[in-house]
Amino acid sequence: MSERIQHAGLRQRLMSAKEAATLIGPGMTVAMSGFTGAGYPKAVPQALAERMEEAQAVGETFRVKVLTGASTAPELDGVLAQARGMELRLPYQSDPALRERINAGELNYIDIHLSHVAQHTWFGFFGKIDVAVIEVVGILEDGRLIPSSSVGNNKTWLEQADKIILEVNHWQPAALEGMHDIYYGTALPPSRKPIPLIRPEDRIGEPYLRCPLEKIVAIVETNAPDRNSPFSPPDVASRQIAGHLLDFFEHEIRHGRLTPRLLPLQSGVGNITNAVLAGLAEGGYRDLTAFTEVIQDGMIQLLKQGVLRMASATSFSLSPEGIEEFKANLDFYRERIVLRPQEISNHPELIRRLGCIAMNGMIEADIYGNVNSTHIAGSRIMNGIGGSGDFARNAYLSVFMSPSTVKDGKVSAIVPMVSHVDHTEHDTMVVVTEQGLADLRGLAPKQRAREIINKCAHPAYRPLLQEYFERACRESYGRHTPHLLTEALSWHQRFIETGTMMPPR
Ligand code: 0RQ
Repeated sequence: MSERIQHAGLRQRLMSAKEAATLIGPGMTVAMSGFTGAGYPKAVPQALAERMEEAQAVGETFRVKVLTGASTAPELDGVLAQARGMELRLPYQSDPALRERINAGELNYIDIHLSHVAQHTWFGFFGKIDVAVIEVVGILEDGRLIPSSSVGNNKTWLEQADKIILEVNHWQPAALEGMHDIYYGTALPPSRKPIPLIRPEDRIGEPYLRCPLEKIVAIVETNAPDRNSPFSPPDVASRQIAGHLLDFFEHEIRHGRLTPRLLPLQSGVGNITNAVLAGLAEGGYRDLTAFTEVIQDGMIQLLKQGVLRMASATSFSLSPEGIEEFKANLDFYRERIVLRPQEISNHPELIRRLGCIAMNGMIEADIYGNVNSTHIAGSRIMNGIGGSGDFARNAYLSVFMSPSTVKDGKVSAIVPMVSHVDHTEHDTMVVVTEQGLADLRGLAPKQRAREIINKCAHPAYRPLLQEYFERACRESYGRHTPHLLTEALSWHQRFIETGTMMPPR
């Protein structure tokens, strides 16, 4: 019997994933653990997908509504998408099979700020949660749960679900115990109180998840790794973007607007942000902190080197090498990492109080600084807004980054007007491409346009943007934020029709 399940009564509820999956029926709302490929259930979703396929083979419809923390992995989003088993999914996702189904219009996808999910659930906007499927590291004698490699929305799912299925994953190191900080002080308006977190390292809660034991209907044991995608070293454009941003930090330090300790860092996942993190090490920074969502390889390296003093997040997203390093030195990292519920890691009150530096990727920005993080050509979802909106709106400094062109130069990331808006010009402070960095703080719209076009656009598209902007300045209906409405989205239309934003010569 598993030493990870110390509560004797709960051991009676051990069963196979296949049996547990029979507790989930068509039409149910199922809330699952998981955030950026960490801490998601590994066995029950696969058994559920098999049931769905069996049902569909005999002409029955078997679909469920799936709520998570953020993106998961092929064993959850992938299999359920392939089984055409989701009628609703929220929030952030990044699975190719699921993306395809969403863009085919086969299911509803609700893309909301990660900090909002818990509150929307409490207010009942997603209806009743029938079942929660939550991965944990272990169960204590008194029934409290040792959280896994992500916390996400698990506190809310355990509180709100009618029934609970736990997956106890033996692959997750037992030594994760003590790394988490679960805050039980949140309330709904008008009863909210200030959250007593003043520094990124503050512990304001408990290391365990509380769990109403009578709701646990099944416990499944697993031994399966997190998704752990391999880590590719930064490419040239990413290193150039990182270089511009690091020069900018130096400039801000010289002007007394930042100190050499910077401010708590938030960074999205991916090549560019990893390059920025690597650059911080080369730039001689020490004793920094991170108040972010995801701890990826770059942050583990910085912690090891002492560049980062500590990191607060809600989840890991590590490569196989990153996981090895983390597991080999867990005592070291437990002192320096705090994992919190996503409503706390992404809380606007805390991001504003701490004055975070938010660094996120984008799909495109327009000449005025509106940013599209989610949709290709205005209609095709990529991943979702994730936490980028929570941080961009509330950070001390909000930075958006992308190569100036993608798809071998056929698409410009700087466009006359974005085809979808996630972050408005009011939230975007800095735009960076490999061409340069536009500091938009203190600038009016036309000044912003010149800064973005001249500093960030690719030379192949810069004259086209200059020409558009100058004509708009002469002919626009209003001259405050000049636009030519019949042309503003013509670059995207040309891309849809011809495969490139570049006009024929
Ligand atoms: O497509 O995979 O087919 O090559 O988009 O782009 O350049 O690999 O960059 O991985 O940093 O992703 C905005 C999607 C950028 C990401 C986005 C295509 C491009 C490629 C990926 P391929 P890259 P990244 C913390 C914060 C929102 C959530 C967020 C994201 C693919 O950063 O999801 O910030 N952000 N969360 O070719 C057509 C364009 C394009 C384009 C990129 N203009 N037109 N295709 N692509 N720009 C994490 C969480 O919140 C959990």
